[in-house]
Amino acid sequence: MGYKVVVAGATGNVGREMLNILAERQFPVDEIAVLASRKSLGTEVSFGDQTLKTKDLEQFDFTGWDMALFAVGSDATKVHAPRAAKAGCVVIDNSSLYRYDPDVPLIVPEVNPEAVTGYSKKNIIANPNCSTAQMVVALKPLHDRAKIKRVVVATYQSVSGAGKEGMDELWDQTKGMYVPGQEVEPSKFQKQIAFNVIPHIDVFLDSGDTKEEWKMVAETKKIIDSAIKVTATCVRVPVFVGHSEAVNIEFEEFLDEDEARDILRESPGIMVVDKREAGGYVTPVECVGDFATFVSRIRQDPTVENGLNLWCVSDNLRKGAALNAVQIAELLGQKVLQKG
Ligand code: 11C
Repeated sequence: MGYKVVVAGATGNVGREMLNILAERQFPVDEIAVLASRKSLGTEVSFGDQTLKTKDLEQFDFTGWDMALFAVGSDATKVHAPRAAKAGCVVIDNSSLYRYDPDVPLIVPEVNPEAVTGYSKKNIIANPNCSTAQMVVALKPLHDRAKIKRVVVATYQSVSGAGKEGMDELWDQTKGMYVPGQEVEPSKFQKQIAFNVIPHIDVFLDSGDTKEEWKMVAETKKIIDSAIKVTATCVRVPVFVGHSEAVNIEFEEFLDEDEARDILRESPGIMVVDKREAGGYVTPVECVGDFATFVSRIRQDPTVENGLNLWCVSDNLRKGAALNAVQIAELLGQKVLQKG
């Protein structure tokens, strides 16, 4: 016996990946419903070897459905996630709407699976921001060994984090550079993204940080340990899929780089690729379609006490969004609903 599963936002980048991953991981699905907003209604999506027609999110009755994976914008989430939750369907939400709500667990299954039992307060579980998810997978096992005091991270985030429009803008703008008269002005991004980098993701806050940077701070604290200090600079780069992060970590205790490498090699969800030679590290194009968070360039930082540097890369549509949501669904199934 399996689950009755809903995917809301099934035509978007993340929704399609959710369907792929549910099929790839053979999640025990008895029945599946794929929902979309009115403008994408009737669009067909693939689920394994089936082709499914999307239904209207506005009209859908969630009664009798076990879980709903939501990958729609915050406005639609605000209306329909509580509606689903009230109907008894557990919502696993990819938006930022509920992440900071103390009554909603924010889960990365390799890091804080025990938090799943907190789902029942609102019948909602939140999925973190993509840049946080991959970072906490790498940080947690190191924190367990040597206690992290402070993290300084710079991100190199792919355009797929900004949805299909972001990917189209990079593609069209890049092509347009070579064709006089077909130049493409920035629209989704604030400045030219082709052959450029932009130190601005999400809105600016009064502090001078962007909301993307703030999310990395708040979410790391909620998922791992509120005592960890984090400061982030989030940058958009002309890469289609795969977020990269240069992470500097200060520990309470000394942690040798070789031991850190061994710990990470043994940790769930992580693949260490760390040879000190040309090409002995991972780049985003090599991570596309993969489940793992890849860690490279692990080395001591001699400029601070107990410092370590590393490079961390993952498929932002998978570990950063759809895969993590499906892993939460698996966790919910195994630990709580226990039907599969
Ligand atoms: C980006 N990280 O790369 C964002 C996308 O809070 O779930 C995901 C935003 C979020 O633009």
